[in-house]
Amino acid sequence: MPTLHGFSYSNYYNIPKHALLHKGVSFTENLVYPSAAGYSKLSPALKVPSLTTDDGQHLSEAAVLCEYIEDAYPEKPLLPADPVARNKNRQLMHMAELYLELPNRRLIGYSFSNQPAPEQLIKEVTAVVDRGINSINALATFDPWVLGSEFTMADIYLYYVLTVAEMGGQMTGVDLNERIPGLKAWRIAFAADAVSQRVAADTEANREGFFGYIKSLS
Ligand SMILES: N[C@@H](CCC(=O)N[C@@H](CS)C(=O)NCC(=O)O)C(=O)O
Repeated sequence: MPTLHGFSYSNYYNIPKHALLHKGVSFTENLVYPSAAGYSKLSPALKVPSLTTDDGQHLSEAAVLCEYIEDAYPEKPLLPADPVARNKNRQLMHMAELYLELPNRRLIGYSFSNQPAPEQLIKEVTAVVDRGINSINALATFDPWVLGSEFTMADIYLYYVLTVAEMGGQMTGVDLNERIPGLKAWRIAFAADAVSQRVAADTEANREGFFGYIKSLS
């Protein structure tokens, strides 16, 4: 049985977790924070999530774990079979990470400490996020899922990216629901799914533990 390492408050952790739960794969969760002794063996970059396979291989990086999960557990596919559709799926995931997740992540420290972010930083973040919004608008159909009739990895990836993108939006004033037509209704549908609710409950249960961990770092 594979083991998923990390903590539930991490939006990145929740991406492979949602994929595993969606596919009905049995797995163990190992609650661990990146500063834990020996964690570099699981993730050389000291990032959550990481995964240990059935035969003891350690893998990391959320998008790459998604690929592994799809390859190792092809039942209930989360990527289309057609190469172009498959590529568009990965394209959306990649763009969501580069242009929505990563710029907004630069604001996390300010958000957690309730401090205003410097104006220059807000400007830089907003410029990249504009690209992200244009990218999602160019690719997504939300009909009903992000890339059409099938629920795919891109749905999972974008949904959890929105956690950080929305946190950043509160600081930059960028309203993703307003700027991305169809996003709001899609998100409501996603959140109503039993797997989403399980992941959300686990995230909430880890809130105190996570903020305790953050405090222990300072
Ligand atoms: N590129 C990594 C990023 C994951 C990431 O940033 N995880 C956060 C938790 S949400 C983390 O481990 N942060 C610890 C750190 O940056 O020291 C991935 O795709 O898995």
